[in-house]
Amino acid sequence: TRPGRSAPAEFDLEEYMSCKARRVNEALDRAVPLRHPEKIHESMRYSLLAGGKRVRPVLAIAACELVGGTEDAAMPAACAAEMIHTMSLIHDDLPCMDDDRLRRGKPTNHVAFGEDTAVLAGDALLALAFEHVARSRPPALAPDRLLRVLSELGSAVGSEGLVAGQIVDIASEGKSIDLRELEYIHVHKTARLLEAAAVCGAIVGGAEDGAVESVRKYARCVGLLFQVVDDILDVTKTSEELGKTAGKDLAADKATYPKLMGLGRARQFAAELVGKAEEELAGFDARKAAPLYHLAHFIADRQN
Ligand code: GRG
Repeated sequence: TRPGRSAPAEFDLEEYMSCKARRVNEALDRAVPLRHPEKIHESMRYSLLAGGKRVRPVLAIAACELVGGTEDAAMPAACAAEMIHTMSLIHDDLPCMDDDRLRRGKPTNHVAFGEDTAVLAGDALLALAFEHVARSRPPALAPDRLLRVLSELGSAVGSEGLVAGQIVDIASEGKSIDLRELEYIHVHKTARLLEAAAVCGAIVGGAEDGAVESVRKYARCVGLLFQVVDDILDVTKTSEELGKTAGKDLAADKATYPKLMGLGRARQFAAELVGKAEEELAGFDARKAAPLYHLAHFIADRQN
């Protein structure tokens, strides 16, 4: 991808992401100690600490730093976004949903702990996400900002957020859907939580309303990009790589961007989304915008 005006080329995203992911992992480890009753905490920790790219927490931290805030200020909201993401994966894998047996290279939560415990682990992680943000409020954070964070996370999860995306996705199974419906599903299932993570980071970082909205638009583009690229990779993966995705149902009848608009136009759409995401960063200090700029390109260029 071409170097943009908003970021210095020498920025090392891999180093930034692995450093932030390590700090997030430490914070998540502390947030869910292995206490009584052990079985539920073991099950929560099993999925929460199972790896994962930590894209949502890194987005929260990078958005906070973009507007002049610190990593520490963003960490509770960053962890909450990952707790919500993890719980959505646990529930998505259940037999009543996608019925998957592998996640993040390990047996899914219900395979390891049983369906009853997996449902409860998801519920507990969802509740903890909100409790964690509310409890770990830094003294400098104004109460109205905390309320905005809680509201943002709630709307990202609920019946107009992830749950909306999932129910529409379920309803569309076996039916042919158009681009508008495909976009609705992806915006709600994937982009909405990425957007909330970034917006929460900006809010706790002290951003003005205009800056919060720029971050929101940036993250919305990146969230949709995430899914468009996923769809493109489904098509372009070699057959050898496809062999490694045993357990993942690459169903022939699943609607994807390349299927609905063709591979060339899907690639063009991805490039447009990167461009729009970059535009939203143009008003910020280039050095502070570097992580978000490179994160958008990382998502666009990823190969798996
Ligand atoms: C949220 C209350 C509530 C219920 C869950 C099951 C469900 C409703 C929603 C499904 C959400 C879902 C599974 C969306 C897919 C999101 C997605 C793109 C997952 C992959 O994210 P990565 O690549 O995964 O960031 P890692 O493992 O790296 O974290």
